[in-house]
Amino acid sequence: MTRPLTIIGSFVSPYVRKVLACINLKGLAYEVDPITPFFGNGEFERLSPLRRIPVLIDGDVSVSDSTVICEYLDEAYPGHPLLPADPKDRARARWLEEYADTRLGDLFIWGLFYQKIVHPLVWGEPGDQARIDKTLHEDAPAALDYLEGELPPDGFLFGDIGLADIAIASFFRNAAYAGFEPDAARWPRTAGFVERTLDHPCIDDLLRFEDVQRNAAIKGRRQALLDAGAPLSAESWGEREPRKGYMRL
Ligand SMILES: N[C@@H](CCC(=O)N[C@@H](CS)C(=O)NCC(=O)O)C(=O)O
Repeated sequence: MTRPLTIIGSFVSPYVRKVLACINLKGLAYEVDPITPFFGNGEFERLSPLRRIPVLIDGDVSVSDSTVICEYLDEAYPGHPLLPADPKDRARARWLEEYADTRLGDLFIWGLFYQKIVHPLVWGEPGDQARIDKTLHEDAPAALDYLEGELPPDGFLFGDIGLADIAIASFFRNAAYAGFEPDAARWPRTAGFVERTLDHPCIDDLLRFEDVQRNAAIKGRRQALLDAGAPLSAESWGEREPRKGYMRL
């Protein structure tokens, strides 16, 4: 029997969600070690030198960075294609994924989700209110204006759902966790696209594990995830206390 793919990383990370949704689209078996990145041990640091999640372990191969992982999955496994076939469409899909990872990541993760949820939880201190305000009132509206011109009024970006759709929508789920949703009157395409994509079973099926991960106390989290049917790995690359050694912010 072939071993399932292993993903190291929290169900609540937009980058981990992107990879898991792509694995679901491909119909592959996986197991997860749901660590928060700041809690990674020395072996985690060897696998992920930037100490970021997700990490994929596939037999004797380990890969970090969600984009690299998804492209590896698309090349190594048949089934639902993650990128469109036409080179011009592929380039545009890659750009929109990059825009999501970089710009939406800066805004929704580092500007909102991290400040409002992760920072207080992990470090026990409030986040940066000035950064939250600037994100909400200046930077996020500008990003949504851009997306409104790029996203389709119905369906997905390149026919069937793929990596670019998933990447964009994934960040909006974390934005919603931090209390921000696109106003459908001002950005109707974006609001509709995000709702449609998050409703697709490849992402929607992950929601129950995210709910557990968000709501269970750290101590009881592993058991709560197992009780909810989450496919967890027996091995873990985390430790009990967060490490401040490497931090982007
Ligand atoms: N480019 C990376 C970004 C991954 C990333 O930033 N993950 C966050 C969690 S959502 C993380 O591990 N942060 C820890 C840190 O930056 O120290 C990817 O696509 O996988």
